[in-house]
Amino acid sequence: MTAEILVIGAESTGKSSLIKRIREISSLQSHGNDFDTMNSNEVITPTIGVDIVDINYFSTLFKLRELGVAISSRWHSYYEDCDAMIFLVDVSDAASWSQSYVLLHDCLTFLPQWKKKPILLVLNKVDIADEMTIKTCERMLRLETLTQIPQEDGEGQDPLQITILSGCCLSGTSEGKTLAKHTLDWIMSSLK
Ligand SMILES: Nc1nc2c(ncn2[C@@H]2O[C@H](COP(=O)(O)OP(=O)(O)O)[C@@H](O)[C@H]2O)c(=O)[nH]1
Ligand SMILES: [Mg+2]
Repeated sequence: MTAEILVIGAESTGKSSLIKRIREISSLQSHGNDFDTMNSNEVITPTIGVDIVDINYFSTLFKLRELGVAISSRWHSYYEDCDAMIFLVDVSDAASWSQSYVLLHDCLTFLPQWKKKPILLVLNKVDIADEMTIKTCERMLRLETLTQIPQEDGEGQDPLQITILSGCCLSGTSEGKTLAKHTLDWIMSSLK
């Protein structure tokens, strides 16, 4: 089985880092490599356009397609063909929240085909945000009303399928492994 997963979000929210952690987890599962001993210090360079990473996990080939914010006006052209979407937010960076809000709400409002596709919202970088900041971020993004966003085409009133995870993508930490593992579990369960 092959599945394409979009990984999107504002700049520096941790998209490449999450993909790297997921690749490490899948490598551990497939080859028994312990990623703490792998090259986890590898420098992650900013993604300007599109980056694709293939991951094999339990006989499924995932194509994780990272779309940089520089091409956010073209994100919609990738929606139709993908199976699920992961949207990252940097909870530690208050300056980025309004951009994240606009990007996320634009996706959910103007892209009705998403009604039937699973969406994972990752609140990333909790390791460098205190509880108050995280709560403020959640309020800024209006998370409690996300699933009820009215659809532009007015078709049906089914709530959107949105799952929210929070965590961090730091290499070589149990928290980094946990978020990546939970993300992989979500991908597997959302494709069933
Ligand atoms: N403290 C912390 N830093 C992170 C985390 N995730 C990513 N970063 C850092 O944030 C910066 C941007 O990450 P990157 O994955 O390139 O973001 P992208 O632009 O969304 O792909 C890098 O310096 C990462 O090391 C996290 O969970 N916690
Ligand atoms: Mg990147």
